[in-house]
Amino acid sequence: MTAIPQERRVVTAIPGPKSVELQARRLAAVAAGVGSTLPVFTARAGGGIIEDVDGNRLIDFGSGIAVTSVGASAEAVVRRASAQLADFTHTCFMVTPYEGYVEVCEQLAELTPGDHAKKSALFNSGAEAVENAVKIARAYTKRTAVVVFDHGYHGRTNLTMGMTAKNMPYKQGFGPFAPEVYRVPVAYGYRWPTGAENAGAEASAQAIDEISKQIGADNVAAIVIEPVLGEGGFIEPAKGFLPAIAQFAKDNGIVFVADEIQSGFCRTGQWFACEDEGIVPDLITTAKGIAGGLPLSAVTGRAEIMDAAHAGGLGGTYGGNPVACAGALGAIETMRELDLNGKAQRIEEVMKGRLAEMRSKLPNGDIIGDIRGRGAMIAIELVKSGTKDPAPEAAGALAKACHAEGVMVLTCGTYGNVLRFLPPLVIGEELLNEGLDVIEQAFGTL
Ligand code: PLZ
Repeated sequence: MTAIPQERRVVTAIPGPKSVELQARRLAAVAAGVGSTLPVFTARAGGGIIEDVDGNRLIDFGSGIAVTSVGASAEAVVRRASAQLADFTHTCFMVTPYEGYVEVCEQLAELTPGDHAKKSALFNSGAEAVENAVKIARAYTKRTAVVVFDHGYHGRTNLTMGMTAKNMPYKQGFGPFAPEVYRVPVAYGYRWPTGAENAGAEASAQAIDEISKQIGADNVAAIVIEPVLGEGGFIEPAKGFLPAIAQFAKDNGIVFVADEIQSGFCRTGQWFACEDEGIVPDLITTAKGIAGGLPLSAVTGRAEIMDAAHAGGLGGTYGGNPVACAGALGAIETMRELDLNGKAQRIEEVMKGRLAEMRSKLPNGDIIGDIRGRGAMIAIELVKSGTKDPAPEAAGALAKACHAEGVMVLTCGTYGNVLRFLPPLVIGEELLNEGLDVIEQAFGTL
């Protein structure tokens, strides 16, 4: 495998002619409901670069939606997964088990917060992990209600669609949704009516009041929250919010589930984002960054909760596939060896510095309403000049201008007005700065 040169290179229009040809085939063969941010077909990817079939090299500020934190062809992931592929591709852990699965669960017990006894179960996708966390919490508490939050995202399966806040594009026309899912407020500092400084205390009080009065705490099996909300707009709940909710869960025998599918595995500069306020969740769901791009997810948590589901009650044909487990062990090894938490912290420092400078020096810099996020999970919320009115068209136009210049960026947010940056944690600092230069120039095209 030859390493991909870590440099941006634009040699055709983006998308180029070969991508355009492939896109025509794709439109004829692939269901219209499956979208793509940018119809540029990938030839190879690694480090901070995605190389397309026309020979363009894009700076990757997306990591395939926060997945390839170690890069898309990390040496240890490729080595371990290739070796496993040659040994055996599958037996089904429920038929004859293998060591890799056990080793991933051991690593999860070591890396996740808290020094209590922990166990894990492995699955394929993030949504599947969330579904199983709910199953386990219901089995343990013998209760049914599930509490989720405004702006939350948990997946596209029936239960997780119901748990996801945003209608378009995730839910529209796909109901009816699973019952016993209740949504309460979250401390969205930037948009909290009485100001960010009050958001933690007020939002947690409101959420607890709604749970107590509208559902009844005794009926709640699980409270599920992303410690940094991802698809909803990279919202860090204002300080004090998560501890208050976690304490309320503890006081009422409710299983507190941290959905760290997007924020986990060094993404925010800590192994898990909930560590920031010292939260020890009862259960934690992981996926995305866990296996360097191979499909794997997990539910990890207190042994007595994890063991509440009866023998044979959890599983699935492919859950904890041996190749994916080998990839995860390679990804975790890379995170430790390269200190990817440290790298993520440095990315935050560079990005927030540059973005703050853009906000103050660019003629239209005041459309950057908020700069937020942690580690390599950073975003800007775009608004109409002089207001807090969401400006989704500005986010879309900026993304488009970046794409044309060979920088992959993504949008998100309930109002579609957030431009988010999720570079692989292994990206070089020069490339990081070049990507930021392109973002800065993109403001000139608005
Ligand atoms: N929980 C916190 O971020 C996936 C979704 C992209 P799956 N986020 C990316 C899209 O448009 O489908 C996600 C997440 C959090 C759960 C999930 C679901 O993970 O692996 O996509 O099922």
